Amino acid sequence: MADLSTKLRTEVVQVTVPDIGNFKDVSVIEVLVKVGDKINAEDNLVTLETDKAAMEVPSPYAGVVTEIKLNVGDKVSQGAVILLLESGDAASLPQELVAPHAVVVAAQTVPPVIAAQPAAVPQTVADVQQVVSGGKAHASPAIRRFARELGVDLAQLKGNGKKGRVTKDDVQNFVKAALAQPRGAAGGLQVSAMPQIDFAQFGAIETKPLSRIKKISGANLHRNWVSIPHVTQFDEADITDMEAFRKQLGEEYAPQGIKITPLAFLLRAVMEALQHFPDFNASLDASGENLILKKYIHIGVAVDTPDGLVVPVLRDVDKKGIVQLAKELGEISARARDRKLAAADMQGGGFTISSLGGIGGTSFTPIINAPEVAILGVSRSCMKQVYRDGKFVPRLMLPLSLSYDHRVIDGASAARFTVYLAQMLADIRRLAL
Ligand code: CAO
Repeated sequence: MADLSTKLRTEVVQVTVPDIGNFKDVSVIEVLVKVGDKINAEDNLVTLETDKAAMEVPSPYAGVVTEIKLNVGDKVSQGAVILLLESGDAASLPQELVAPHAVVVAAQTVPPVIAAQPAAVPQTVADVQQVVSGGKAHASPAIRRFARELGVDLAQLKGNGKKGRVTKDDVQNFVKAALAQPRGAAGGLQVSAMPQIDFAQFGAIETKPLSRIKKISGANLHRNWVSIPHVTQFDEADITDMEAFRKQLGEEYAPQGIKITPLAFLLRAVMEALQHFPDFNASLDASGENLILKKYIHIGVAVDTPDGLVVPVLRDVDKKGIVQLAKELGEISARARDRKLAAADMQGGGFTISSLGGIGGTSFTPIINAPEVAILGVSRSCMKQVYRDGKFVPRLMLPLSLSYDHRVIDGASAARFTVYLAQMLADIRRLAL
């Protein structure tokens, strides 16, 4: 006869989405189990994906799946019920959770690695297409990321792993097969491999892993650099008067803790330029044959953080004054440096400003933050002798570097844009119009 003290008790447990950081309304891209499946603790139940990271949610307990409560495509947040599990060993549950009815258990907390979202990794049409088609394949987040980095569409692969899941070998074999195709047939970029060099042969070395933000943003910067025909237009704006006014405003608002930097004026001036040249606040559609013009003005600002570059977005810039923009800029860059940005803070930008003015330099060639079509680089202002009305006068000049997607924007439009922007900055009364 079975010893009652060791006899298994069964209990229906509701497994819910655990703490997933600041993410809300995250997409369910895979349901990895089905009703009747016998699962072990730690087995993955579903895959959730934000716009930039995927995460598998493991089960806290072993048991048999009795009901699945969500579907692929659903949007979920912490606490949403994933499934009901008949736990074969309720004795292993914390006692307060064992009740005659279903009890609620949050699935294992998802590793924090997914919580940090890089901002300089905008979602592109290509990303969306890959996620959509790749969404049909079964693959872990790491494999999805690996495939995405290599530009492999998972839907084209046959998975040879457990339950038909796509493995790293599958992705690698697919890439090898693609590389073995006759060169140039696909019209893709053909580059020779980087040489593998053992640097230790030349002296002492140390290997330092790239931060997660750098790894992801690096892949996207690389993609944007090679896939968008960039041209950079340089110009200078006379900000002598603007700077005098900025200093005056700065003194007025310092007691309130608001720092008025040149960037707040730039946001306002760029907003005016975007209203005047709507093609700069646009994205190509998936076919590459239409331009999607954005009627809202949300501007991303590149922020340098110890972990790498992130691009929080200031929303509805057209509805805000310079002081309000300065305040929001201070707040959002502080949140970026404290790693407190949510994914939503970094989405929806139509144009980006990258300012290195606080550091130095005379000009640079910023990489477009796709799917945007232009980005403004700003370098440090300096006093210059400007020839005006027959004589040289000292003026404070601000260097502007506008990189643009030449498929969408012509050189003449880019030059008009920077000239217009420089006029706005030179005569700040225009910003008030
Ligand atoms: N010329 C001269 N001085 C400038 C300037 C410019 N263009 N821009 C800013 N400054 C001054 C500010 O007035 C401030 O001076 P004080 O401390 O004397 O008041 C100082 O430089 C520092 O400014 P800041 O950097 O704190 O503020 P900001 O609003 O100019 O910039 C932010 C904020 C978040 C954009 C910036 O801190 C940052 O992270 N920049 C780096 C962005 C980056 O890495 N871009 C490269 C991306 S690669 O494409």
